[in-house]
Amino acid sequence: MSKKIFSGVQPTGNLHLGNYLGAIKNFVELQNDKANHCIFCVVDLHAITVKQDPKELKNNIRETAATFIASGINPDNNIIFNQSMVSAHSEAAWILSCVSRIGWLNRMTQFKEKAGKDKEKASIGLYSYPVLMAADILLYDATHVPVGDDQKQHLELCRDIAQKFNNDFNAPEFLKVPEPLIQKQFSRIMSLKDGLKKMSKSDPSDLSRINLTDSKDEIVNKIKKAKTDPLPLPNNIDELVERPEAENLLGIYSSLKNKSLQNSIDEFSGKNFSEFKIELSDVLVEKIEPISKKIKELLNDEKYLDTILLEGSKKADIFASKKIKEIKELVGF
Ligand code: AQP
Repeated sequence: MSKKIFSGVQPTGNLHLGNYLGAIKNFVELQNDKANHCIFCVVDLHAITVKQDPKELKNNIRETAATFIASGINPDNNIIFNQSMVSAHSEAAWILSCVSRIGWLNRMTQFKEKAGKDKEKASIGLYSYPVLMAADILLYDATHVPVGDDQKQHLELCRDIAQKFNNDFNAPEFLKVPEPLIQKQFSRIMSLKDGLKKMSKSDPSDLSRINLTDSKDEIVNKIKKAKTDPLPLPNNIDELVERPEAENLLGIYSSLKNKSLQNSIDEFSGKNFSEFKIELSDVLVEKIEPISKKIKELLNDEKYLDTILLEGSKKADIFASKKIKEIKELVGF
């Protein structure tokens, strides 16, 4: 069955292995099915929900586009664009924010995590971020949205917003209710320094993540320094309870090798972490080094990247302008 795929990545720098294994790897598999129509968005409007340096943001937008391409997304067959170039995203976000309920947004755990203790000082954009995300998806009648596990709650909210809009304006099935595509396994990659914390771009420690621009030496060094526990590798999955770092590293290995966790456990059971880490570094270098080299190569050609984004925006705008026009008509504008 043909799927209409939409997903986005924030251009906030330090794109990492979690973004790759949780989302981008899945994007590449979906685009390989010729029946699918894929739209991959550099969500720059989302990025400014926290303070950004304008110059860095510009570079990060290009770097995110370069990462898509370097990871295997073909810009000729799929739409790659940045959100701020298509004004319908902002317009739809406002209209949908008038449909969304404060109670729904108050339940979003990501806002609580990102705003931290001082919620009063967080931007309004950070709070209403999931409504903009709903607008992104609903403008394109996306049927499926590939995301990491951390975005599950936002996807559920998007479904609620679509249904409420359709009810409020007596337009059954006008906004398509999308299905999340979250990998069953390894959909949340954890920090290399703390197996209970998500691997994240904003972690102040660079040693907590493998960046997609890391060199071979950096990857090897980060895996060498990754936190482990004193026991040898387990014999079965049950032994991973209360061993989050072992579970995360075995998960990363399994995801990269397209193996089940049990298969990886069988391969390394009883061995020391030092032995396992050598194998893990090897598969990581094999996968990430070519992506890293390609990103750097693409970043030398800003004109090429800007053209991809501009052409992608023009194509996205054709869908989005039509949909926002219909939304406005329903609302009574
Ligand atoms: N650790 C992760 N494991 C699996 N998937 C992840 N994703 C992010 N981190 C992990 C998925 O990557 C896609 C793009 O994410 P994003 O850049 O739009 O935003 P994010 O989830 O806020 O990413 P970070 O790294 O956690 O950024 P900061 O540090 O700024 O908060 C999404 O599909 C996401 O699920």
